[in-house]
Parts: sequence; C-alpha cells; structure tokens
Amino acid sequence: MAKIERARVLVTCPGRNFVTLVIETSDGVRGVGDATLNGRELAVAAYLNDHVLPCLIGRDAQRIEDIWQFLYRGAYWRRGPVTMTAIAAVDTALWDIKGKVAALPLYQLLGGASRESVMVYGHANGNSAEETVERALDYKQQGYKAIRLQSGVPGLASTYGVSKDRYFYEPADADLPTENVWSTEKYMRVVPELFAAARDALGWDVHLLHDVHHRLTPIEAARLGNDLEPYRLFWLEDAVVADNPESFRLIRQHTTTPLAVGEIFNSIWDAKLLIQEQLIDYIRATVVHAGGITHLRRIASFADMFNVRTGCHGATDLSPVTMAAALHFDLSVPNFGVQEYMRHTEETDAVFPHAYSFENGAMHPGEAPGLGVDIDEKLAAKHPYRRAYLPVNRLEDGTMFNW
Ligand code: CS2
Ligand code: MG
Repeated sequence: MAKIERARVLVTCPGRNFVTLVIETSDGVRGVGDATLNGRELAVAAYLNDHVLPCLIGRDAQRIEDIWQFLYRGAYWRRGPVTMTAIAAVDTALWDIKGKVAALPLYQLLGGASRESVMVYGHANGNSAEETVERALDYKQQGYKAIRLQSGVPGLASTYGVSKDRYFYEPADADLPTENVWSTEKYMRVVPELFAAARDALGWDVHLLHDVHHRLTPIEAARLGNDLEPYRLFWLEDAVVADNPESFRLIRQHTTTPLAVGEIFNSIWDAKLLIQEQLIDYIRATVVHAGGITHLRRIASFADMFNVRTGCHGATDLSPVTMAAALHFDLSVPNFGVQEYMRHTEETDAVFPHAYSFENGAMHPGEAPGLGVDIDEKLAAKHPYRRAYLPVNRLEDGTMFNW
C-alpha cells in the first residue's frame, strides 16, 4: 500500500498567479492538483500548508473517497471557496496518482470515453460589436463550433470579458482592486445588437454564448433572455447572482433562452434547487472550486437526472492542471454540454507541460497515465507570486455592485 510520503504547495506567477499541490507516495509516484482561487490565492495555500498537509502524510494514497470525506466532514467548517478548493487540489492529485498506478489515462478510470472529443468554446471579444464579430469570424475559421461573445458598452470605460489582447484575457490585473463603473441600461441596449450582427455574419451553424457575469436583476435577465431569443443562444451565463436560486423561477417564466450558472459554486448544495427545479440548462461548476473530480461527478450525476448538462468553467485563472482534469471528466461524463477554453499564455504552458490538445474546435486530454500534466518546479520558481486582485464594480452613482 503506497502511503502519502511528501506533499508541497507551489505558488508561481508565469503571467498570472497559480497555486499547485504536489503529492508524492512512498512508491515514488507523483500527483498534481490545482488550488488556484483568483485574487485569494494565498488563503488556499495557507489552508493547505497549515491545516491539510499535516493530515495527509502517512495515509493510503489510493483511498480517495475516504480522504475526501475526512477533509470535508473532518473540517467541521465545511463548504466555501477556500475549503473546497483545498479539498479539490488533494482530490485531483490523488486521482492523478491512481491513474499513474493503473497506467491508464484518468478518463478510463472515470468509465472510459463517452465521445471522441470535447467541444470547447472560444472567447471573441472587442471594444465594439463590429470588432467582436470580426474576431468571432476568426474563431469560426479556426474550427470553433461554439464562441462566446463579449463586447464593450458605449459610455462605459471597461466591461467584463473585453481584453486588450486578441486571445488572452486576465481580469486580475492590479495589486489593488480596480474600480470599474457599470450601467445596466447602457449594457442592455448593446447585447441584442451584438447577437443580431453576429448571426448575420456567422450564420446559424455555430453556437453562440454570452456571460452576463452576475449583473442583472431577475426581471432584467428575463427581458434580456427574451430580447435574445431570436438569436438562438447556446446559453446566457450568470444572468443574475445565484445567492437566491429562486430568482431563476422569474427568469424561466419569461424566456426560453438556455441558462448556465455555477462557476462560483463550491458544492452540490449550491446547485441543488436550480437543478431539481430545472431552472438551469447547464451547470458550470468545475474541478478546482467544487471539491475536485470526486464531488464534480456527484454534481453531474444529479444534474443528469434533471436534463441539466455540464459546461465547466475554464478561464485562465484555472491552471492547466484543472484544464487537464476537466477534459478527462468531460470525455467521460454522460451529460456533457460544452467546456470553456480560455487559452493560457505560452509562459504558463511552459511551466505546466501537458498532453491535452486542441483540434478543429474540440479538445482531447491525451493518453498519458493519470492527468497527463505536470508542473516544472524549477521554472515555476523563477516566477514569484505577485499580489493581484479582480476588479470591483460601482454603479454610475457610486453604489457598490457586482463585478
Ligand atoms: C468568467 C471568468 O470565464 C468566465 O466565465 O466568468 O472569466 C471569471 O471572471 C474569472 O474566472 C474570475 O476569476
Ligand atoms: Mg463566467
């Protein structure tokens, strides 16, 4: 029985901050897990170093479920982003080890492939609807079958999802939170025009997605969903803050535009009502923030009972370790919808060598044993941590609002 012999937390910043857990067994098998919580990275690193790692040493590395329960029930203070991200890192690293011991790629341990590849969506954005559509055409030419559109809003200096760079988007860009200004009225006028222009230019054989990023009230979201119905969106994401899941009942009453939610969910309990009442169509919970592969499989099985499909979060602040784990999960899960793929920079990819690949709008985790990703510790050490915060939002009258 291989025991957990060593474990260490690596914090590195190749372009942006990442927290990675490395676990090594008495048989010399190594596993990696992502523990990155954007803008709160050091909180998870401390939780792991000070509270979790001491409990892991000497345990049977094969007992993933028991260790999951030990860290969840044993914490007493269960759930929440820091705890569930720490548990996720341990869980992912142990699944990586189990795959290596079995000499199988992880998806084979998760039940094998349910499809040939994983449809991903790309991120077309621009300062104007025209610029966004022009970039979306570029993504279509690259073979993407699904494209998220985010455009600037006239009268607002900046808005979510619009980056200075054509391909890379990193919102955590300052060592103190940047204060942006938001106006729902200005935004609501732009989005239907953007999708009308997009359908004209791109046609109907490509899926289009949009992220509202938690910025509307339920009735505003209902109106936007309605206004967008002619453009047949694949999904409208985080239309409202999901703290009060009942809000989605009002949206459902007024629109058939599919709804996606859950990237900030940490446990099945955050999603239970929304799934059970079929108030959403896609669950965005992901490996790194929802308790790892072990817990995400539970969420997906529950969602499957209610015709809800997976649409895992995959932004740049989720490291290549999470991208690899997500692709193994996506290839095997029966109720798969789509996977988000926000490209990492070359600098990041160099620190995290990986087997997954992209081709013609789809990805595959590869056939390497375990996750098929690792961290180059020497290279990682060359990129010290740099404090960085996500922006915050204020309304035009100065009122604090959701970013
Ligand atoms: C977003 C993210 O990709 C998405 O759907 O909601 O970019 C999100 O803003 C970041 O992951 C926050 O860290
Ligand atoms: Mg989102």
